[in-house]
Amino acid sequence: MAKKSVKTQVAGKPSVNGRSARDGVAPVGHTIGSYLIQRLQDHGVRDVFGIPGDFVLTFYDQLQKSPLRVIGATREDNAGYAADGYARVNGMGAVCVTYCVGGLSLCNSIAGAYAEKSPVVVISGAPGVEERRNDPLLHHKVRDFNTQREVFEKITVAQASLDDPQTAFREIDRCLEAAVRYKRPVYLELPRDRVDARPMYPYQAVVTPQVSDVEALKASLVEALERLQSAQKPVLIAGIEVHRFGLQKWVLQLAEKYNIPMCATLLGKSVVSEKHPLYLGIYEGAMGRKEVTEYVESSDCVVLLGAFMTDINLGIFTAHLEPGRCISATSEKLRIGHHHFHDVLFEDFLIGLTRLTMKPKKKTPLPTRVSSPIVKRPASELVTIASLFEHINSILDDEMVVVADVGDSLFAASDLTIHKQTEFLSPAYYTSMGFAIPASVGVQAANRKLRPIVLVGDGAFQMTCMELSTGAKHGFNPLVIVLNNKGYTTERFLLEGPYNDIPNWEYHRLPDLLGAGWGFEVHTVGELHQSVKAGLAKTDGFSLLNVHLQPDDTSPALRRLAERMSKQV
Ligand SMILES: Cc1ncc(C[n+]2csc(CCOP(=O)(O)OP(=O)(O)O)c2C)c(N)n1
Ligand SMILES: [Mg+2]
Repeated sequence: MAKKSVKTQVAGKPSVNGRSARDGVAPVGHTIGSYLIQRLQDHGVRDVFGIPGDFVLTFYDQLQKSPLRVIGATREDNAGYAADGYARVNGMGAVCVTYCVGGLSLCNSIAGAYAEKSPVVVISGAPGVEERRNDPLLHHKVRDFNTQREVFEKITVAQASLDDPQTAFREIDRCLEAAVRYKRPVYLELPRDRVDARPMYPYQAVVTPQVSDVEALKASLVEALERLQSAQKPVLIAGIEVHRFGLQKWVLQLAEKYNIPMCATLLGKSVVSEKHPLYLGIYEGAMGRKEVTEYVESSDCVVLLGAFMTDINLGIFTAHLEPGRCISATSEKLRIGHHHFHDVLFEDFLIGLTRLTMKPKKKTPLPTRVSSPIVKRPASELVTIASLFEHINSILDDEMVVVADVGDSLFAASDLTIHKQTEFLSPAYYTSMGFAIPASVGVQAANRKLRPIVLVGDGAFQMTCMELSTGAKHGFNPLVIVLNNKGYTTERFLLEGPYNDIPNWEYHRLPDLLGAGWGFEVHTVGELHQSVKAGLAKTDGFSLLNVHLQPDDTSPALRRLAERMSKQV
């Protein structure tokens, strides 16, 4: 973790996501509520997801009157997923709920945002400070008035109760800074009688930017240069933090300037364009493509950038990366071989690497990339995972973002070619089912021009599909593909049992219930092609394809993963 020390000026260093939210000053006259709204906007937040309740109504009223758009959800956990999807596209997201009944429902989605480094600001209303005297049994209270905040201490990187106008303003800044710095959720609890409270003295934000230790940064770059210079076959592995910190262009510069091939992790899929000539594919140990695994594992200098080595990223620990041959930089630590460097910011190190004086590497033969074969299939053939993903691959364009849920939606999607950066979203580490539909609402709220292609299993769909209603209300137009394999196919491969069967809903009829969108039932390849075409042509609402698949039909990636995991069940 970087300490505050002598400022390291890295010329041309970007303000993350093009914003400079660090220099906030509270104009005299702000209340706690209005200051929070102001600071959210300073950090680039334009929308807040959530559901109101009496403990947060005063603040909701302020929100409604502010430039922020309030997007109501059907459930709080979905509002959390939406804010998470929003944060992944926008740089920061926010969710606002009522006390305990709302807040505690958010736990799972915020835990996922924590695990996968997505900066979501959780705002919860709370009983007024004056109402708490004599510990009354107010509705929504669980154990004592601190219970919810204590729960959130475990799943957010900073927390504050905004109960004292003398500290609340500073606390708001501290927590928002922490969200920016660590790319993790933060928790702000606002008692309802403090929303309109003002400080006794005008508050001036004091922001201390994090900077690298100059000497440590220099020493790390000298050592990295030595390793890179002597390496015959270096390779980069770009992870999710490259996206979170908005550093994609520096990874590309690094690769292009020194002619170093690059891979991504599954969680970081699409952080670099998958069409780039130096892009090899996803590195995920034995779970990934053999040629990519061999290339990376025979490299004499693997540079891991913002990559978290989770079990799924590492192909359930089948990766063979010897630390002595790796340079690994994240926002949390920097390790070069067996040397650890402290107080070096991830972005300073990465940008520093692009400024080294080093000759480009000689071209080495790169593994050929698999381009999906164009297979001509008869229109009457039943759709399979293979033909479904072949077709999805053929329709992807630059304005689309693939949002993949857990299950084969994720594993089969790992082989899709994503054209641009960051256009693939998935809970690939925390793997909580039900992420995709609400997250796609967040994606389009953040950027209406992106068109989500939502890949979701029938099981995951049954968990959170009602959030389509929220998207419909705002005129969002995702193309939702339900992989209807009549149950929990991923789990079937681990252990078969009746608990893996789920009811076969008529998913394509959901538009009738919601009074919005278009539904298509798909059995054959011909129907698939027609429905995708028709669905994409409907631009003013969602389209939903109920794609019938056999319960035992899976992608090769899922089969490999399930085989591996079933040994541990
Ligand atoms: C919230 C949640 N509950 C349970 C699980 C365990 N789980 C992992 S995959 C899976 C089945 C997913 O089924 P479906 O969405 O239909 O996708 P499929 O495996 O059929 O492709 C389950 C239950 C989970 N990951 N997340
Ligand atoms: Mg299923």
